[in-house]
Amino acid sequence: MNITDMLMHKNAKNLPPHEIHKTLSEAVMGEIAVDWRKSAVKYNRRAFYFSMEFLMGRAVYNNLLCLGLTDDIKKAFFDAGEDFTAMEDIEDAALGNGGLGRLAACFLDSAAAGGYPLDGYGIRYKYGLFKQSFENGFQKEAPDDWTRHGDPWSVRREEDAVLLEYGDMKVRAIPYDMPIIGRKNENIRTLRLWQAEALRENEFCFEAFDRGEYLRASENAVSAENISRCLYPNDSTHEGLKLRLRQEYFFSAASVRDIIKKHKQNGKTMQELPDYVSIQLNDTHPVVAIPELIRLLIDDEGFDFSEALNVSRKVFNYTNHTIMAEALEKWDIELVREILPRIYEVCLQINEAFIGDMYIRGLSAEKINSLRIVSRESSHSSRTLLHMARMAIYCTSAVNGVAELHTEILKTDVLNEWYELYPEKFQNKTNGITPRRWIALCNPALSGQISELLGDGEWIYDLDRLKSLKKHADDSAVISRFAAIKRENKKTLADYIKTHEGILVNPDSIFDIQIKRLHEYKRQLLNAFSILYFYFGIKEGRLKDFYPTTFIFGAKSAPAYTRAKGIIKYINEIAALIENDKTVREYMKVVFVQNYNVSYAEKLVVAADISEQISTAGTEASGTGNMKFMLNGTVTLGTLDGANIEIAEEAGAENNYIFGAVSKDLKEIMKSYEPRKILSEDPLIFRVLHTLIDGTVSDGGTGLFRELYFALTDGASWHVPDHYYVLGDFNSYVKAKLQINADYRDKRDEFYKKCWLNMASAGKFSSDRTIKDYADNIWKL
Ligand code: 26Q
Repeated sequence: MNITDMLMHKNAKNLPPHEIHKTLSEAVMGEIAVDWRKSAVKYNRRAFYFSMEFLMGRAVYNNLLCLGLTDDIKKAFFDAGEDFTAMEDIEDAALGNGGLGRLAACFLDSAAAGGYPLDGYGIRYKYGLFKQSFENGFQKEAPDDWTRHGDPWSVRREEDAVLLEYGDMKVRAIPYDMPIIGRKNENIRTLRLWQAEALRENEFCFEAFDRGEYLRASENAVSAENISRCLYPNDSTHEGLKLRLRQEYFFSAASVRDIIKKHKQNGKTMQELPDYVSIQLNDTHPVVAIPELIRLLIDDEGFDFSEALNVSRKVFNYTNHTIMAEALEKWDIELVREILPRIYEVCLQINEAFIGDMYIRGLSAEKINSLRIVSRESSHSSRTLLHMARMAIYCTSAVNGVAELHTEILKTDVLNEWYELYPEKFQNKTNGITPRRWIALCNPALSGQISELLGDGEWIYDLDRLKSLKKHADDSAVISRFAAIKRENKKTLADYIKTHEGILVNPDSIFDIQIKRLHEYKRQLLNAFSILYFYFGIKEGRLKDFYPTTFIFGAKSAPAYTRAKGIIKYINEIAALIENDKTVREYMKVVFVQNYNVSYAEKLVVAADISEQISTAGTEASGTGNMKFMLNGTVTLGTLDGANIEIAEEAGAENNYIFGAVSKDLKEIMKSYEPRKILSEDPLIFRVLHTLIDGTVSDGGTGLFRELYFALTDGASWHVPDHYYVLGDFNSYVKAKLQINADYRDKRDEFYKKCWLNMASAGKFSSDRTIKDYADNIWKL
């Protein structure tokens, strides 16, 4: 291709990275244009992934990789005297919070690679997830203006703009399309992201301007554009805010209309919609698409309500990603009535239809009341709530969890009553990750070794082929090369950390890494406590021969999640405490990297010796970071939670480090759990926990640490002390961690063998497998 010429022509040397990036991506967009256009019309039956979040990361290197252009372009850069790695300055598209958004991105990649007609619909936020820095150990947020230097991977499609009406305003939804290139094939999928803009006639009010009310003159435009201004940085608590509901309706309604428009352009009737279209709802965030479709069928197409409901049920499917009660979306019905008056009416009709069905089944009035889709908040509340998950289950064909344990918990616990009503709807779809980004791109050296052993690079599209690498686990030449690659990746990460955090880390120490959103249930605090335990042990001579370890954290906290922010500060204080201690610091180091994101993850998952997956059993729906580490040859230090269970099953529990209470026991355990008893009986745990209140570390007078302490001992807002069983699992966690430390120190070959076997067992966790399962058993593509 002529990108070489272009780089030469532009005299690239004088251009900043984003200009080179622009030139390069425009050239690539030109190359793929024909295939992309063809892909849009090629298929009959199609599926759509509706998601509030797509955590895409950086597009450029991935697109070159999938098109097989990396080597050519690298050479072109080299010939032009230009630095290929300079594009690492290009911003991630961080239009998501964490697991749920990254899963959506992996799914699109797998669909494109596997030749499936799946496209994504979402929101083109002006500001993605905030940028994080630490000031004095506290998290500080800054806006993420990710398109500041342009967005060359998107195409604005003015011709497909949609007009949307709220009870109190009208807005235009303008689509921007991003190509999704999974491999060098003809199947280029599309991620269509909607941007909110004012109607042209509302852009500016000259009457107000003439009155001298200059701000008011553009007020309407501002409130329209606010809808897609910013990603909500929460990933667990539902707050019921008006703007969030507007966002949910904004992209759901625009997408439904877009699908109907294309369907009609193909000359099909609305009765036939379920024959051609399947829509996957990524959690309840886009569930308002259901009443919107029903509304359109009734108001514009002359359907009666029950016909419309039937069409909806065949079109939509719902994925649940969380079991935590505070994340479940329940909207105040008065808010729905105010901003979406017609949707409100449809929701009431759905509720009535459901109640009618339940009476036909012979359920008691009391039971029906407890299940209503629209129901009173409680007997002593005047609020009435719209339960989005209930609506989702009632109005779809398939409901799925994201790992075996998670689906089991949905069926037997969280959604048990609904499972009993509709057992045929429930399925499991264990999550996956795309091997393109999560090994081929981020770990070229290991990918090269694998390709040599397997004869070619086709395993990237057929990850089960890794299985046949198990036979090399005892081949010392293979394992030492594998170890050398990991050592090199650790060195590269160490250099990066030096540049970006100003911290020196030793690549010959054990890299023990926990990277994920900051949450109490993910138990970064358990990790922190274990570090203090080792610190005191080394300092006081109890712990001998501790193999030097670098404990690395990466995590963003929701800006309003005070306790999570306290945990960040605490870990940063522990880092400083150790760094200031000459006797201990040669044995351990703590690094909390700033602004953990997809691009940082790519550098971290390839350089880990230990993957920390330590959520309280039964709380992490699946986890997908666990899979990224495994695929890159890392042992898991984990609880039997989410997909960890399946990881241990695939790789063998003996090749991982499993600890802690199991999910089925915890309900019983928590009934009589008294963390203060543990404190009184175990002086070492006492010592560690008391650092929160004894002045060992300081929270700068904020009271954050004291609050953490009382949450564990007496129970603060949860009314249950240590709700996530941190102290209960502490000893078995420390034991497992010391076991790894000793294994690494004394049985290095065995340790690397475990790592290798994890990589060779990771085939199941390709999102190619997950997508095939959705395509075969839900979308029926
Ligand atoms: C809801 C209402 C209002 C504002 C925000 C939200 C919100 C936003 C994001 C609620 C939840 C999320 C994200 C949840 C999430 O990322 N869940 C993770 O999904 C992964 C993919 O299935 C799993 O692997 C993780 O276990 C799960 O925590």
